[in-house]
Amino acid sequence: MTSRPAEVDVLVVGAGFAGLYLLHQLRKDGFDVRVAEAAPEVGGTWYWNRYPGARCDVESVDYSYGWDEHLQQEWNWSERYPAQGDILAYLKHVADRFDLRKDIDFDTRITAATWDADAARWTATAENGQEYRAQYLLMAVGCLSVPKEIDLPGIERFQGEVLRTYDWPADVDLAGRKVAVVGTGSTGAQVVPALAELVGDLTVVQRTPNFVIPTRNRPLADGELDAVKAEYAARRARNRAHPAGVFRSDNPKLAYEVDDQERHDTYQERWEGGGINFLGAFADLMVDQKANDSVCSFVHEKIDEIVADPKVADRLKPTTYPLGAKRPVVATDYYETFNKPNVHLLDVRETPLDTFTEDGFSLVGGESHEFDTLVLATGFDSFTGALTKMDIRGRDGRHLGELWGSEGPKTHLGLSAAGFPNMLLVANVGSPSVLANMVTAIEQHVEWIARLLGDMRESGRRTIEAEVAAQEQWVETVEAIANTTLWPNGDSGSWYRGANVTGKPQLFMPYAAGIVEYGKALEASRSDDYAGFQLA
Ligand code: N01
Repeated sequence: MTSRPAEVDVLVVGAGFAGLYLLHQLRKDGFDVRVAEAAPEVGGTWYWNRYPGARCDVESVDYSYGWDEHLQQEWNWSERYPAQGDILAYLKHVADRFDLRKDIDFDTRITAATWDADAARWTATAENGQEYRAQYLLMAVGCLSVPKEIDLPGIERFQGEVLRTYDWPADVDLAGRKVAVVGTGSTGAQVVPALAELVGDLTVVQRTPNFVIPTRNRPLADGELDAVKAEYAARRARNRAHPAGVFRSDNPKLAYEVDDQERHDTYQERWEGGGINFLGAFADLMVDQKANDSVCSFVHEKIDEIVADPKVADRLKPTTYPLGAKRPVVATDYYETFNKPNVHLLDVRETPLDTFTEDGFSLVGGESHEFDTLVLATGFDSFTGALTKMDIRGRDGRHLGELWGSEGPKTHLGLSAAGFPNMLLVANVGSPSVLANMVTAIEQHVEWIARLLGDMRESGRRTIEAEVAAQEQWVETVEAIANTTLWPNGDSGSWYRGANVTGKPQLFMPYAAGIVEYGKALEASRSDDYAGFQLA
């Protein structure tokens, strides 16, 4: 590593979808950009999460960049939904095709950053000793990149192998093993069916059941990709015009505007079609409890149809929160997997875990379970985890981790936090991010940030920072929008509001009105000389 700090205009942290596009765009705009990436490869979340069964639940042709016509014409997706390896291959291709690697420092995990007010620059330090001095610090760190701390009683006693889904080893032979999986979120619901095929015996440890919608993945049919490519620009425009950042054929009808038969048929048709489209079955599913109850009953009915043992079926039915309040899960053969003789469901809400032992765990009441491999799919310290983990010190020594740890993550427009000049967040807390197709949300942010940096350069201004009043107002707006929906309802323990991490201040973190309304707020600020931000 160099002994002198690298002096750049822009330091980007992270080389996933956001970091790669930032690098490409800002370099094209004439900025001197460097990306620091903790991994030895590009890809971000798609580099780390390589557990068996990992796949995206946004369709391949939409979960990809729309900013280069040649790129979207030349890349060939093979399946309706992309597997982790396909997305990683795509991002590696992007890095090579646009010659991005020469400006990325791999194996370089940024651990600290300090604002130097006199020089109006950040100094950032990496674990490997590399230092950077940059005017702008762009945090392209992902919303789900730091795993939640393990909070399982007595886990340190367990002597078997512990595998974590977020950094799955490249080669691990699971044939014949006795495995327990903890976690039944999106990750758990993907890894469980895949593991059931690989291991000898599988125990699924469930605390809160999820609504699991079938993916219906399949190879793309002959001519299907060509048809998409023939009208790709229009498709991307349609995606950008939809609040979810991906076009969904949403039914404009309300659930109880139609009779019982039509309601059931609508759910059935969307269940058969698979994927997140299921949520577009009626317009009021996320705002009306009765409507939501009807879709919950439909999924319960499906669980009863699929799962042979009625007791297991009952345990798999979520009853304590509306469908959608926790991130809906899309997976293949999840419920079917519980009909396999080598798969067992353990409900630790019914009978809590007492403690882990050397070779398994025991439950309250004394029942013990033995296994040689433990798989943790226990989720993430969402949104803020990657940021608060770093030692970030802004103006007058303000410490981001301490500030957000006490009052929660406050930003204006999800872009900037008061007291942290020139540090901008990309598709994270306070913006649509995870409630939209992440790639579309990232593109929206990158393009706005690129214009901002261009405007700053042109007007000779050196710093931008959220105004406190605007930030308070934005946090209230984000919360108020969430409160018009069913998202905050029920006992969802959702990572959307930080409820899955003990002691984390709870705020609804993503902006729930979608990317179109959000885009209007971005444009309104820009056209009013960046209202809500202090520029100097
Ligand atoms: O994490 P999660 P995830 N004892 O937090 C359980 C995206 N993603 O990695 O609900 C027992 O959702 C916890 O139980 P509970 C997607 O946005 C997308 O699965 O807290 N159980 C829960 O079941 C997703 O939402 C894709 O009661 C414990 C699970 O662990 C997000 O990533 C694929 C426990 C954690 O679920 C996160 O999903 C994968 C404990 N001590 C991920 N601690 C696709 O695109 C935690 N749990 C398809």
